[in-house]
Amino acid sequence: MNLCNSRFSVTFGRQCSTILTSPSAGILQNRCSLTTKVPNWISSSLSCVQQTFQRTMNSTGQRGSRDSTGAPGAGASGGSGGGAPPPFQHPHCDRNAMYAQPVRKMSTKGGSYDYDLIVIGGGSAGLACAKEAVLNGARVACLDYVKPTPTLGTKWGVGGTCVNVGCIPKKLMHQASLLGEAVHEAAAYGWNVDDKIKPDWNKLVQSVQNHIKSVNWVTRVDLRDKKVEYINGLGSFVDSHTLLAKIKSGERTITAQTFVIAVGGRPRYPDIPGAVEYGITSDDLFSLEREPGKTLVVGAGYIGLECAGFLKGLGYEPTVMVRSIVLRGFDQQMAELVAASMEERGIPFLRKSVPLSVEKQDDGKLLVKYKNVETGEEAEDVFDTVLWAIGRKGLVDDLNLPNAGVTVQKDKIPVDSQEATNVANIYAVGDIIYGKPELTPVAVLAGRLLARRLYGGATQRMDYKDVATTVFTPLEYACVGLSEEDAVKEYGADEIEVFHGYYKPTEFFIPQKSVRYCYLKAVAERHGDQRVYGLHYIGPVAGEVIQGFAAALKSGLTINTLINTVGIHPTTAEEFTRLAITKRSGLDPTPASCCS
Ligand code: FAD
Ligand code: NA7
Repeated sequence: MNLCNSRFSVTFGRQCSTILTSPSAGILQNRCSLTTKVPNWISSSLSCVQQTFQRTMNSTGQRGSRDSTGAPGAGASGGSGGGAPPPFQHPHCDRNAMYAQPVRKMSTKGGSYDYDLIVIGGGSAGLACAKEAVLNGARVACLDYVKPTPTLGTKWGVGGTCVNVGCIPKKLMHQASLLGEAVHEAAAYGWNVDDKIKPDWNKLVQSVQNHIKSVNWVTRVDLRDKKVEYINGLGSFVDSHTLLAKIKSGERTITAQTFVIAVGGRPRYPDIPGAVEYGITSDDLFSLEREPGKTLVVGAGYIGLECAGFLKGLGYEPTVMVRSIVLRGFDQQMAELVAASMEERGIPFLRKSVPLSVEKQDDGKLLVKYKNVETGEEAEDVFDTVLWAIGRKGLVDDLNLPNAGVTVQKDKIPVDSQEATNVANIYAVGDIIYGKPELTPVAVLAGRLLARRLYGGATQRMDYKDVATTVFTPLEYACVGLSEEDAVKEYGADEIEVFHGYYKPTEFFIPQKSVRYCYLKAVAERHGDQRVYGLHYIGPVAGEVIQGFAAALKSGLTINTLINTVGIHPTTAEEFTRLAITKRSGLDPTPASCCS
């Protein structure tokens, strides 16, 4: 597996670019003042880091880049926000709100506290915030603590969900599954391939875990290098300026002027017999020591679908149990196409069903009883693994928030447009905040912007609108902006126009892959400039396709601009530039040929 391809290898490279000066001998130069000997599991990633490092040097002429947003002027001396709003006002970028409200100025440095800032949670949001705060002159401690999972006792290192049990292992397993598919396709392209190829689950898990450990290690090094005090402890408030940290050796009480809560969430378990004893979650799956086998995936959110997708691609037998709809919150036409494409690949969907109990049989297999929520009819089946993917719970319970006076909504923390809680010196970012997208890049940017506002004199706020995202199912789905139903809700059906089309990826022809679900649409203003409200794409490399269009949409993309953009041929992204048929016209959106 090519570790260089992951997003985190780039981050890894960027981080290491500050510490690696002579990687060829497998020795890290000791600028980071941690260990100097490269552990075995990291060495496989080193050549990739060297290449990234070299590329960074070549392209920038300097070491790395502190600001991955690339915003000119962003950073220590005031951030990228500072002044007037950008000239264009897109209806879904709440820029006026972002810039117009007064920013609460905090003068937090000094005082009689141990730290200017304590960040609780060393995941995507917390780490970004802590590091940026230090760069802006604050004295910062960052706590991180992972409670073992209840079923298998799985735990992991610093870095949070994304690195350890989220985006990264998920993408790597998705990639492993795509590679298996590609090997079979290769035969059609003339490769002599042994058709008995079979994945080795334990080897895959080992490779994935090695990569994760390398990222954990680099994260620790980076925190030391950047002078963030890392405390491997569980934090709970004593009062609004005091935190009790439960650490290995006991307890430690620490104080700070300001707190940022970035504790994220963990998977939920259903309240049914056997759920905790026998079921696992995504927290266990990526390090599972045995093959998953026949797996019941309960939940049809993106995590459930993604896990079912890669398990199928790896040769196992997943079934998806759907309580109501598939991919709640996403465009439902696209969601149903994704589900249909998975069913076409042999993944059964048990619709309108909920589990009732899980029992372990004498042979070690799991008997699941479930019922249809509409008919009340009960049924049962036997599985090797039951995977709960029924949503995630914010980790507010251990924080003792009443001691600090912080308000909670459900299991999340409500914040204002500056990520401030109801308590003046306490903020929250990332998955723990109420009602915002739960995505790594959102957590990172929000954390970084918050630190710049607190310590760098910046004013820019996080824009949570029009965030692009991808569902990494076997046929991927990516989108940005409004779903068709949300556009109808917001503007009325008469005021929107939907341009759509099926398409045939060129590379699908030779291996005769199904093109039935390769579909895309642009949801736009019906009259006037025909501003684009939302873009939706199902097909290969969906995330790569939609990322650039997301920037265009945030910049006020119109249908006119879209269809007058010359495509890159033959790609699937070019299909967005070829959208000519509206749903309203009733014309057939299936393509006649690929090149006209
Ligand atoms: P976290 O990363 O969860 O970090 C919080 C940290 O705080 C954790 O380490 C936690 O253990 C620790 N903590 C909790 N309580 C305390 C306490 N009291 N004291 C000390 N430490 C504490 N996002 C994407 O953008 N793309 C994807 O493809 C994607 N795929 C995903 C796949 C899966 C299976 C999952 C589960 C998530 C995925 N996500 C994805 C979501 C992404 O992982 C999260 O949005 C992101 O990790 C949130 O970052 P965070 O910093 O808010 O929280
Ligand atoms: P989601 O996106 O919240 O989806 C959860 C799924 O599980 C969804 O299909 C739910 O159906 C279903 N669900 C919820 N509770 C149950 C019970 N008790 N029984 C059966 N099915 C249930 O969660 P994910 O795990 O995919 O992702 C978690 C978050 O991570 C998500 O918010 C992302 O933003 C990041 P419903 O539609 O509610 O009927």
